[in-house]
Amino acid sequence: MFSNTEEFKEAFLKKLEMTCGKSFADSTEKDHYYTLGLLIREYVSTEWINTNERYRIDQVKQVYYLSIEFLLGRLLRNNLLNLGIEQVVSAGLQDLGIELSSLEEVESDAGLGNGGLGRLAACFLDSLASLNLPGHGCGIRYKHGLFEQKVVDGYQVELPDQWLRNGHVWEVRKADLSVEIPFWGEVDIREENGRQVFQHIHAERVTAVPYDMPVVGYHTETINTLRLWSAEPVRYPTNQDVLKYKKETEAISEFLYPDDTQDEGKILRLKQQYFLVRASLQSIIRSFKRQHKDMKEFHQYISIHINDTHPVLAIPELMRILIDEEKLGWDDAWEVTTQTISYTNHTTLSEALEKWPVRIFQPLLPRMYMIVNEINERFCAKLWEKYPGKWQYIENMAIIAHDQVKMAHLAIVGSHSVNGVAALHTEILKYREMHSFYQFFPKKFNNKTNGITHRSWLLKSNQSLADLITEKLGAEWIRDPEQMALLLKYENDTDLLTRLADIKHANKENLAHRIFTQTGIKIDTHSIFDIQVKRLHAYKRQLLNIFHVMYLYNRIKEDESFKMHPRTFIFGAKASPGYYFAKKVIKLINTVAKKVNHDPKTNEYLKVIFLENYRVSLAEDVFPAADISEQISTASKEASGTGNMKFMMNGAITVGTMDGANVEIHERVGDENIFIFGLRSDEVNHYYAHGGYQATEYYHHDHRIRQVMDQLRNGFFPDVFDEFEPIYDSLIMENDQYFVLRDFSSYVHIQEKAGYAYEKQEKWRKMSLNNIAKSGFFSSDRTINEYAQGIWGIK
Ligand code: 26V
Repeated sequence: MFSNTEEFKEAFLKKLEMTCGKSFADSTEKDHYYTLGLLIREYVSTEWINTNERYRIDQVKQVYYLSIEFLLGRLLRNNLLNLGIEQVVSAGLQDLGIELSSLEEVESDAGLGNGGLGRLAACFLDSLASLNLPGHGCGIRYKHGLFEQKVVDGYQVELPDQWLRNGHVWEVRKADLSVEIPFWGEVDIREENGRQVFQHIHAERVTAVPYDMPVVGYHTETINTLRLWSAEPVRYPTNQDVLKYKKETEAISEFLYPDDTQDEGKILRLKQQYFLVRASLQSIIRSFKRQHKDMKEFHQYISIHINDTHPVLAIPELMRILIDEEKLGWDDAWEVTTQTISYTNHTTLSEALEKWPVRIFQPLLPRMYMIVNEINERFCAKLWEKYPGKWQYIENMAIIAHDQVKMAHLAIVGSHSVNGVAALHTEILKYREMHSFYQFFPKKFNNKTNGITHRSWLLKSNQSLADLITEKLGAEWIRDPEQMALLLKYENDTDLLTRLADIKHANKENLAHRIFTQTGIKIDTHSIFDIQVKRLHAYKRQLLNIFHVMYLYNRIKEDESFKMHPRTFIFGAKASPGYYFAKKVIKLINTVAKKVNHDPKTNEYLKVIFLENYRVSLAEDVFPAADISEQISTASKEASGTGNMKFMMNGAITVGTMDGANVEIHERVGDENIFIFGLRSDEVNHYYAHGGYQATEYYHHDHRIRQVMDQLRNGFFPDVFDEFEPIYDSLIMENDQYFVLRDFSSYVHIQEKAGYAYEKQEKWRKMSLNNIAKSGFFSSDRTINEYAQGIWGIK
């Protein structure tokens, strides 16, 4: 199919007539997009069926990646690229007067995730399929993904995301594979033939309907599945108030949680988690049973991975199925369950570790609670054997304590593998945050440093750079990205370095154009593009970045002799709707932007841009255009980061702390190709453990800091009188938990160094080349191979 443009055009026009019921002359861009999408989905459907057949016949072990988030972005060009038909399709469309790039714009981002964790899941699916590995995703088909962000008068305003407004061409609804999910009610316990029988009665039922999406591998025949569940009422509800029931039911897959900083809706969040787990396990077991009989062998054919603790109910749910439905004894069920499940931890921030009050958990999921309770009792008994009399120690490790269910503890106890997402993060888990668990289960803990798919983040989003690499190295690096290291032999090749710089410049032009169309602000594409894009969190320290901008502004205004290379500071960040402090920082960035961008004295040197509604499709224009990558979290706080890898792969130089995967970037590129500053993780830890940090000292002793901080509240920004008091208070009254003031001086210094380095263009280009060349390690193909071999045992 589509071996040439003529064939494609014929198929396209025919499909258009059939699906849209219009002639080509009457059709719209939306019709074209929809037609093309359908055509491709049908094109892959045979291979999709074949892949599943192959897995079934060969009885291969399969992995299911359970995740409450999948941040896919747009799929059209990804699919074309992976199928290898991008050229044919693009040329065929062009003959018809249609630009492929315009059709791409019709597609809404599938934004079913908050940030790093959800995007990682999307990259992993791409790698699994591209490496011909049998691995599928299971998630929730939220009607509304992450909110759309508007900036109004400098403030973030959230609008519901409407990604399904025009349907979603990549999904197939499979109503016949629906399953029912029970909530509330009671557990009836009876004796039958000397065995206890548990039955969940008087439950409120919800239907989970699967929507399947093909996950196309790059130039392979493998097409895996992403199955997303949607909540619908059961066919014959017995409830009195059917309307209320319908509303409550549909609420389960209505919204993606922009994290749960707010208390309300906790029940809904737990409902979502069980909904995902119960529906996914039922469909996994159904397909397992079609080929195998003995549930005791389940873990030899199936691996279930839980992405953070959100799907951790997979552990008690698998126990329930094995015991209540398959009639296994506890010990056998436990062996199968722990051998099946593996868990990734994505954060050490205690406020982000999930805990559920028993008063919510028990009534909503009565049978789950009984099983978790039993797991806890047995675990505590084992602890008691090893640590007799150490009550406090055991209590701290218990799964249920003080009326709370600790999901991370359940995940560690009920799985055979616990991994962190970067070397430093895993060490922190082992020796600090989860030390007692590490001592008890030393073999479970391992590291899998995150990665990103180089297909989306280089081949797709920076085609000209990818083409240049292919021209120099041949195409083999695409299959084996660590071969990019061969680029190093061109380190002194001025022709190549110039071409690299030209590509960067063109990408900067592209982003500048996009910014101009959206904001009317013109930016100098010869200025340094200094970019920080990620969720807004205190620990990520966007505040440090904007303080640096304020400092530079003051410096230029006051010191005639001060010279710097012009810089454009670009921010993109969404704040969780309930996160007060984060929203203040967004307002501050926008307020500084307004001041700086309108001041004729500084205007030439400084520009500040806040990109509205940062999301995957926008990110694809951002990473290729960056000169400097801001990775400035307080050391020990960022588990890994993955934006840092995307910047690196596109030739930006990191200004960063020794945190998360920055440590491994530094290890690969060496001191001379990265700008490292600030406290190290052990120093931060030392402060937390022993005190000794006094933020006010930095305020009093560093006039640059004092000036910037005073400007928050002395009328420097007109019309925003006490707006920034909470920021000021967080630094002074709360003693600057994230060491913004402590690291300020070191940050200013390294930024100055980076600015000078940029002016030595030849040297800078070499640094950039080095970063690209060494980025192959951070391909998610490497990460997935490590999971496949070290944890899942799939081939
Ligand atoms: C969630 C919350 C929610 C409550 C308020 C504070 C807070 C802080 C952090 C989080 C993040 C939860 C999990 C997560 O998304 N972790 C991210 O996972 C990425 C993929 O492994 C990793 O690169 C990021 O460093 C990590 O933050």
